[in-house]
Amino acid sequence: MKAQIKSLLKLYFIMGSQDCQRNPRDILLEAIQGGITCFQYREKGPHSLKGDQKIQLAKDLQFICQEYQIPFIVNDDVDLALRIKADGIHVGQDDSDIREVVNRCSGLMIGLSITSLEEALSSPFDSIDYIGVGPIYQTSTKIDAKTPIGLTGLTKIRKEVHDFPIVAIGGIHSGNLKDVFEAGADGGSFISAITAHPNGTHAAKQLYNATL
Ligand code: 3NM
Repeated sequence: MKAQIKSLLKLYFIMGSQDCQRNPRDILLEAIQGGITCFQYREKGPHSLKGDQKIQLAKDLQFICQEYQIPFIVNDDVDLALRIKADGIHVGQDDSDIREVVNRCSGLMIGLSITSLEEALSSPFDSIDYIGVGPIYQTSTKIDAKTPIGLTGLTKIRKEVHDFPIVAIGGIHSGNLKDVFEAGADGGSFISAITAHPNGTHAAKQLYNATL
């Protein structure tokens, strides 16, 4: 089970409409064709969609993921995840209470964001499937991102959580992805490395090649 989760985390693409200069459906399809292994719908922050528009985009992106058997994870919206029968839910420390998420989302893959060693150590490892650790590097994509923990912070967390699945986040691109793996991550997650690239397939292929 852990090995299966780890392989899904390898190239973990995150996106919401607010991250896109063009149609998110096209970007997702390109990224899948380039080799991403997992997708998280994160419709959040300034200029994000609300209500029915948010739900419709979720369904469209989920449909694309289903066609290619890519897990579709919803960020911080348990109601949406349950309503559309997503494959997973990802929450941050400040989002919904993790125990409530666990109670409501049995059968879904559950991810929890971790920004420090202390948070890592107090994670309910028995009830969740992976932790998202970061920010590793400086990022301008998330306005309220914490201070980067760097590769050394990531390695410290890896040592403490033993072989628990970790996906790293924050400022990751093809030029530093290998370092992130070497520091202990099972996968890298990224927004701008794909959404800011004119060709999502090329972007994802560059990321994939960086893992070889
Ligand atoms: N969460 P990019 S950093 C969504 O540290 C998000 O928890 C973070 O975007 C965290 O790949 C981040 O463009 C933004 O740096 C990641």
